[in-house]
Amino acid sequence: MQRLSGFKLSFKTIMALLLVLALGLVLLISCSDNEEGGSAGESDAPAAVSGDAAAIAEARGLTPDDITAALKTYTPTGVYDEYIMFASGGHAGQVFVIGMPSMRMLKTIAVFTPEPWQGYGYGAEGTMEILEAGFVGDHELTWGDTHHPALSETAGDYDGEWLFINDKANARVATIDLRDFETKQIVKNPIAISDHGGTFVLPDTDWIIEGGQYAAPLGWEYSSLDNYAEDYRGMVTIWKFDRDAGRIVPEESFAMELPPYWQDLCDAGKKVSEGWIFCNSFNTEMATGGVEDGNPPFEAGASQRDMDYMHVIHLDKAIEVASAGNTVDVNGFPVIPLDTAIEEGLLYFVPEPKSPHGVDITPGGEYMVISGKLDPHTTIYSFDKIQAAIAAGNWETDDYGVPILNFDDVMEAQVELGLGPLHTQFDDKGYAYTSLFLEPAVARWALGGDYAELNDEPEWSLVSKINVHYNVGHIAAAEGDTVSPDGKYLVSLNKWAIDRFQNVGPLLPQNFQLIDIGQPGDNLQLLYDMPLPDGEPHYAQIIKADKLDPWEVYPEVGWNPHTQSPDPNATLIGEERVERDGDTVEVFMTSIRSHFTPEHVEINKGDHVIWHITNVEQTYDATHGFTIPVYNINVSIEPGETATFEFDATEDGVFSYYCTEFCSALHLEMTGYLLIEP
Ligand code: CUK
Ligand code: CUA
Repeated sequence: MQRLSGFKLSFKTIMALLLVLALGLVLLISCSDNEEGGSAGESDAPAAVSGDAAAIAEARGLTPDDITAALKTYTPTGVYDEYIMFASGGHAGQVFVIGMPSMRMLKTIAVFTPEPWQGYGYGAEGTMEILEAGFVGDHELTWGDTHHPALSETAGDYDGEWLFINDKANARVATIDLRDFETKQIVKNPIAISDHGGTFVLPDTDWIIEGGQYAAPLGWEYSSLDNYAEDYRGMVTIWKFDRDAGRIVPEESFAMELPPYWQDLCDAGKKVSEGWIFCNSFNTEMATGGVEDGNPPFEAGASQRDMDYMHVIHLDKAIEVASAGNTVDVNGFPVIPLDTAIEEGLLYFVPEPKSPHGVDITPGGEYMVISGKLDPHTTIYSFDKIQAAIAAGNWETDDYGVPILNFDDVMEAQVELGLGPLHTQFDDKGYAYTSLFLEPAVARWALGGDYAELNDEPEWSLVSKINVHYNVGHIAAAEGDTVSPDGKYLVSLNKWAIDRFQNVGPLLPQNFQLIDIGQPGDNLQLLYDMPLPDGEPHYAQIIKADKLDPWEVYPEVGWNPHTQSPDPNATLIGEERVERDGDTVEVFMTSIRSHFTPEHVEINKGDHVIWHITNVEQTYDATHGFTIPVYNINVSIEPGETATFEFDATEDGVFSYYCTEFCSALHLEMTGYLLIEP
């Protein structure tokens, strides 16, 4: 009602505005230089805009802001998005790929959770091995809790080649190849049961950070909570990434033992602070809970002190110490002991107020920004001051002997932002943005130092706020974690979505809100609400779309996506066959619109079956699916791909295999019979 009456009051203004907008649209369309998009540039829409658009706006009760928001986000058919957002999938265990500014969902990348459409975890070799590498002992894990995606970087800028993401629930890290947007590797952390401070990459992606969270005995050991201070430990794991191999190399990776504070998030230093990493922490109280035994509950016990500790870690030096073998073996993994870390000058603490969440480094690496959930300020630390304080050697130590630098020596500024500040992002205009969970809002504030020249605001000052709906966690800005953020767009990843969408029952989607941050000063505009109904994304990174260069089809027929090389079992047209060796039957099959060859496979109950299918198509989007009922086989064979699966023919009968993608007019005929004789 409010919106409608507001509309009536300013109807004339709107008509004038619409005319201006229509002209703008004409300009926009005629200047369109979209390289990839198709027909929109040739559209003859301009002539139709003004009168019709005004009538539609009136009928729909759209305000001038609504209309500009629509014009800024509407993406005509055939036009591609300017940015691609990779969002974690939370407890869906996946990664979501979303185009911006249209906020169109483009893909789910299956990571820790089997996903049938992609044939991930339903028989296809490679996918089964990847998932199995993430199992713990006999426990077949079929989900994850993904939190922080990290795009690979070259010299601190996203390079569009690789993506990493952690599983908080089970302390695992996955590697995704952006040539085909598929998961290639899962590694299980050998010393930690769960994690949180990952993944974050070093500026050249030679190392990947996975920080811990809830302290526990390292190496998945048992110890009573009575021995918390002695036996429980925090950790940070530094994974080596081999870019040529496209894999994390566990044999060249290491970890560092930390006190049993709860390390939270990490970020890698860049430019002036390259070679250092920074992690915030909470529960330096070392509360162990037990409210049922009369202890303070965790949320109170872990929030008693005014300060927790930012962990300042000299990574370059830690790498030297680890490669010199100055480590102990925990569950087969090299760990720099806490005492060694202290002696070698690898670890320092900096007090941070109060119940902090997240640490974010400015694009030039000069400042570390930390917000305390229970403090209305954000606190900015200077890397130079931290270095000076370390050099001066003027510190106290914690109970474990870790140097605690003096807060006043290293703090650069504090900015009062509002209630429940959490995560911070940066743009190209000298602004930082911090999510305010409790308000809920996103605050824009002005950085100081060299960044002050980029805008007209007083340095270290709050500039403006925009309300978001509701309970914002992370925010993500375009190229926001790089040495050269783009500004332009910011997405608020909201956890509550009440009153934004039609009621779909008590479990609501997440709400991604797209915000225009292109104009300086008090000019933040909310553009779009995107419901995300699959898990709870925590963090996202946004890359300029033209930095990605994925394949349209696999490079040659008979390609194995898991080795990214030709598959020895590739089958070309004319080579199809069924071979028997004792009780083992091997099928070499091809698929092309609209048939599988062979169409009959006759075997005996008790046979072991190895089945290869090569999709010999080289046509963009000519994917075939393949399923055998009962045996839980379901694979996706993209153009050029060779897929392999194995099973034991334990059930006799007649099984129709068929193509699961409607690939052609004769798709229903793309089928065959597997006859298993008793
Ligand atoms: S965390 Cu979820 S809102 Cu895992 Cu980065 Cu802050
Ligand atoms: Cu191939 Cu349907």
